[in-house]
Amino acid sequence: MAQPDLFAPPSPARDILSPGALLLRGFALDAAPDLLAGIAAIEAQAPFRHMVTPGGFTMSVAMTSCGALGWVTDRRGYRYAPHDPDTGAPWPAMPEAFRALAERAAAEAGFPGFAPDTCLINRYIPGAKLALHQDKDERDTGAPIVSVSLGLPATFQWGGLQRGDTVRRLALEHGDVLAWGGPSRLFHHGILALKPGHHPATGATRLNLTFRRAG
Ligand code: MD3
Ligand code: FE
Repeated sequence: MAQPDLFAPPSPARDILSPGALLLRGFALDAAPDLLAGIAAIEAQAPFRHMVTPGGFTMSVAMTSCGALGWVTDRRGYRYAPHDPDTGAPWPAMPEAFRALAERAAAEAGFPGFAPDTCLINRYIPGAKLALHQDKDERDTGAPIVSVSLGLPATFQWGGLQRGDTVRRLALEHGDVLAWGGPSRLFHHGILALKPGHHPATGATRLNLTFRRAG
């Protein structure tokens, strides 16, 4: 557009949340149909499942993965595995559209050459949530994490390195992308219980893609 849009929404298109953490509003909107088609193909091979934490709780978020590795949890602990424990098969390959989007988003955040070897796909229905946690099962925490939100909006919580650090809240919407690297890579974060609703792209669910270099 030739003129600045005076009626644009107030939320900025890009926002530095903390050093190394970048929010890119709507960055995945163009890719969303390809991403959703990719998820449909992946879940046909590696269905969403509710895994059990080491403490014995069944997660409210349903998960699957693609790429060389997939994130799994059971009574033995959290880890990355090259095979889907439910089928014994390798995880589905990471679609090129997934990889390319993650690489572009990481580059925008100052992390060129991001080469994720896993994409965790989280599916939320109303009431599903992810308690405040750190992502620290990856071998090299020097690589960033890129996350893509699709479908119903959610309230994202993020704090700092310490569990007791002040927690901030942020609404994440369809097409929003976050990149976390550098000093923010090990920040605590979570998702509050999803509110009921309907989204034209995903129906009554929220989907989140999380790209990581795990191996
Ligand atoms: C901040 N997923 O799968 S993505 C997860 O929306 C996870 O499903 C959430 O946290 C979701 O582990 C949040 C945003 C995110 C991802 C990784 C981070 C934020 C992060 C790593 C460090 C700091
Ligand atoms: Fe996480």
